[in-house]
Amino acid sequence: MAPNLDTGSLAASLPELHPAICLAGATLAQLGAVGSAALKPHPAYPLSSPAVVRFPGRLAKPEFYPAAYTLMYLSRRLEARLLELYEKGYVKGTVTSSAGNEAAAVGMSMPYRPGKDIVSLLHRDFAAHLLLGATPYQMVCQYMANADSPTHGREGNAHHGDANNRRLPMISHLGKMLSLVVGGTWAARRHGGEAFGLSVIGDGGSSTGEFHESLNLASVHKVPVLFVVQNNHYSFSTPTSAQYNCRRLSDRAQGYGISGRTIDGTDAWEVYTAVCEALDAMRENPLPTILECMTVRLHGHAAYDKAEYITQQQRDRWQVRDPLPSTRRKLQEFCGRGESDTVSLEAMVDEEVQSALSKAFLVARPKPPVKRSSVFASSSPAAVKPYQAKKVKNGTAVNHALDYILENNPRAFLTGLDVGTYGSAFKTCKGLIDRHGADRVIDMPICESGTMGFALGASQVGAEPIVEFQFADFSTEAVTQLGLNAATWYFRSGRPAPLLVRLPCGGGLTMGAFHSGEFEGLWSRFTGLKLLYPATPQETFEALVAGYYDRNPCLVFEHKLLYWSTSGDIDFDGDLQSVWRARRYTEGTDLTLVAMGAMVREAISAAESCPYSVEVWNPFLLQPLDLSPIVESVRKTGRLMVVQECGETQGLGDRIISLVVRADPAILRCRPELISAPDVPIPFAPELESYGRPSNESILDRIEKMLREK
Ligand SMILES: Cc1ncc(C[n+]2csc(CCOP(=O)(O)OP(=O)(O)O)c2C)c(N)n1
Ligand SMILES: [Mg+2]
Repeated sequence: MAPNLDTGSLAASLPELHPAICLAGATLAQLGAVGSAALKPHPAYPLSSPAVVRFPGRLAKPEFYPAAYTLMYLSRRLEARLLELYEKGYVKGTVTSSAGNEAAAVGMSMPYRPGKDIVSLLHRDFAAHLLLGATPYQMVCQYMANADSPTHGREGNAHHGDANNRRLPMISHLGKMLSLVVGGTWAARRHGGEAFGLSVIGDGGSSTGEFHESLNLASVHKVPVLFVVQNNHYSFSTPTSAQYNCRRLSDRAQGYGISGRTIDGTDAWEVYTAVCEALDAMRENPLPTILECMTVRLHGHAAYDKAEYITQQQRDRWQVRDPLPSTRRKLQEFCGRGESDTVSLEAMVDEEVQSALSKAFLVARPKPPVKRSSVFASSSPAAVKPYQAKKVKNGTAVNHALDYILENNPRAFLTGLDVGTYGSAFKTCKGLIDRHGADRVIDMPICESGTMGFALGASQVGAEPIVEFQFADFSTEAVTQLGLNAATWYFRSGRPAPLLVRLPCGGGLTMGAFHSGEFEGLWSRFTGLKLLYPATPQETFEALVAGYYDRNPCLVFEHKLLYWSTSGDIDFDGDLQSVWRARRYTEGTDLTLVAMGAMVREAISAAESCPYSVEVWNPFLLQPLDLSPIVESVRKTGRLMVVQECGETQGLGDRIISLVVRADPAILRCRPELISAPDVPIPFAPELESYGRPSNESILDRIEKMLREK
C-alpha cells in the first residue's frame, strides 16, 4: 500500500528525537513509512504558473497574485513543517519564522534577476530564497544540515545562499551583508552589466554601524542598491522605541543624499510595485535607495521564543495584518479564482512540501572529517611574468608589486584610505592613480568594515580587490568582515574569496598604542586566512604578488619601519609556488634563531656579531604555518630562540616554540626561549617604547646566555 503522505502526516509520524542524537541510519529506518514512492519530482516546481517576470518587465495584478500567493503559501507551509521538525529534534539550531513577512519577501525579490543582480537576504526571507532559485528540497536539507544542504551542513538555518548566482550566503552578524551587496553591484556594473543590488535589514539591524557604512558607501560611489528595511516593530524582544528615535527609518535617506520611502510591507502588491519603481529610478539615476516595509512578526523571534513580551492586543492587531489571508482574498478577487481553485493550488503546494521533506529525510549525514582543503581554495596559477628591480627600498617594492599587479590584471583594483592622489599614508601607492586611473585606485570613506565587505562582495563577481588598511591597528574595525565572513566564505559557499589585504604594521616609530601594532597574532586565530610577513624588498614583492594570485583572503604584513630603511634587489622569476616557504638568512650549527618583521634585521645583526654559529629563519608564511624546515634546523642546532616585536601573548612566538617542541621534543638540548616586548600596550615616548623592545643587543645578550650554558 502506498504510504499516506497527506499534509501533516509525516511530522506526526516522526518519533521525538533526543537532542543529543543526530539523524543516523537508525532514525532513517524509523522513517520507513516515507519510502521512495514519495520521491517523484513535482511537475509544478519551479513555480511558473504564470512565469515570474523579472525587471524591467512587470506583472499586472492577475499575473502577480497567483505567483505571489503560491510562493507565500509555500514559504508558510514549508516553514511550519520545519518548525515541527525542530520541535522533534530533526532540525538543529533554530527556525526564525517568516510568518507575517512573506509579502515583503516576495514583493521585494520578484523583480530581481537571479545570477545577474546581487542579493543578500535575511532570516525572514524564506520566500525570497525560493523565488530567487532555492528549491524547497534544498531549503529542507539546509535546515536538516544533511549532505545535500547548500552548505554541506557547514552552516545552519538561514545562513545560506548561492554565491555562484550572486545570492550571497548570509552570516549571522546583522548588517554585515549590506556592504557586500554594494561592492558586488559596483563590480558587476564595472564589468559591463546593468546590475542592481538588493540588501535586506531589520529594524534592529538598522542600528548597526555597517548599515550606515554601506548606505554611505553606496551613495558616495553611486551604486544602485535597494536597501529594504523590514520593520516588524521588534528586534528579538526589543521594541523599536528602544532601537531608534526618528519617525521613520526611511527618513535616514536624507542624510545620505538619497531617497527613502515607507510602505505597507504586508501588502505584496504594494511592495512589488514600490520595488519596480525603485528599480526604474535607479536605472535612470544610479543611487541607492531605502524602502522601509512595515511588516509583522507572527511568531516569536525564533523557534525557542514564546514572545511573552508581546501583549495579546498587539498579537491580535498583527494577526489582522497577516499577509497570507489578504493575498489569498486578492488572488480570488483579481484573478477570478474560486475557492476550489485556490484549494487545489494549495494542495499542489502541500504536495510539493511533502515531497521535499520525504526526499530530504533519505539524504545521508554530511561526512566528517572536514579537511584543510575545504577551508582553502586552490587553483592559483603556477607561474606569472618575472620581474626585476635593482636597489629598491621595501616601500618601493610595495609600489612595484602593486603596479605589476594592476598592469597585468585588468580586474584588479586597489582601495583604502588616501591611496589615490596622496599615494597612501606611507607613500607606498605613490603614482599608481596616475598610471592606472581613479577607477582602479580608489579612495574610500573611513569605513574599514564596509570597505572589507565591499571588497568581499566585489570578489564574488570577478573583481580582484586589493585593500590597504592605513595602519594594521585599524584592521580591528573589520574583524567580522575579514575574520568571520571572508575567511569562512569558501568553506561555507564553495566559492573562493580572492582578496589581497595589506597591513602597514609595527612599532619603533614613536606612534603609540594605536598606530604601532602588528596584529599577526590576532589574525592568525581566524581559520581560512593566509598570512605573509615579509622582511626584505624581494620578500615583499613576492608576498604581495603571490597573495594577490592566491584564491583566498591573504594578509600581507608590511612593517612600517622597514619601508624606507631597508633596500635590496628584486629578482622574481615568476614561480608562485616557491614563494610559500620559510626563509633562511644565515647558516649555523649552534642555534636556530627565528624572527619576524622588523626583528629579522635585528636577529641577523645579532647573529653576525656573535661568536657562535647562528642560523636565522623567518617563517614568512605565518598561516598556514609550516615549520618543517625550522624543525630540521633545530634538529641540527639543538637550540631554539624566537624573537618577536610584540608582547608575549600577542604574537606567534609561543606557537612556533610549541609546534617545534611537539614535532620532536628530543631534538632540543636546552629550554627554548622567547624574546618579546613586555605585555603592555605599546607606549608612546621613545624611551618607553624602546625600553622593552627586542633589539640586536638584547638578542645578542640572550644568545650568549643560552650558549654559555652549553
Ligand atoms: C551583530 C549581531 N548581534 C546580535 C545578533 C543576534 N540576533 C539575531 S537576530 C536579532 C534580532 C534582529 O532584529 P531585526 O533586525 O529587527 O530583525 P527581525 O528578527 O525582527 O526580523 C538578534 C539580536 C546578531 N545576529 N548579530
Ligand atoms: Mg525586527
